[in-house]
Amino acid sequence: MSEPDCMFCKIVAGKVPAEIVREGERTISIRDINPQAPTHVLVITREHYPDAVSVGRADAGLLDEMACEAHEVATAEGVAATGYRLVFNTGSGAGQTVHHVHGHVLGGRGMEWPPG
Ligand code: DGP
Repeated sequence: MSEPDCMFCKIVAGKVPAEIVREGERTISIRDINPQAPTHVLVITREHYPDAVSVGRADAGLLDEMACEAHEVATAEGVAATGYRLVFNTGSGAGQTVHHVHGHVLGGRGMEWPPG
């Protein structure tokens, strides 16, 4: 299922351009338009789910696939060995601005904790 007004559904459908770094059967990974680290890639489901909780409840295997894809991306980007951050902002209060589930793969610089 896709949502007509969802930016990431439009990217998945090829209606809005994006730099695709990896394509899977059920996910695509694109470079973030506003990168926060030298590597900043978004792992997106092809189907529309609003957030990580909804995809996990509907299809836990797909959430697992997203994590595996994130690691493949990190490996291909050369940041897996040193470590990377996989972030699912969940809800507006946590900074989620696009309500189509996506995992941020961030790497290539030092990371602080707690995050801002
Ligand atoms: P979040 O705040 O967790 O919902 O992250 C949304 C991310 O999506 C944010 O880092 C910017 C990125 N983004 C928003 N619109 C686009 C777009 O049209 N293309 C790409 N490549 N990234 C986008």
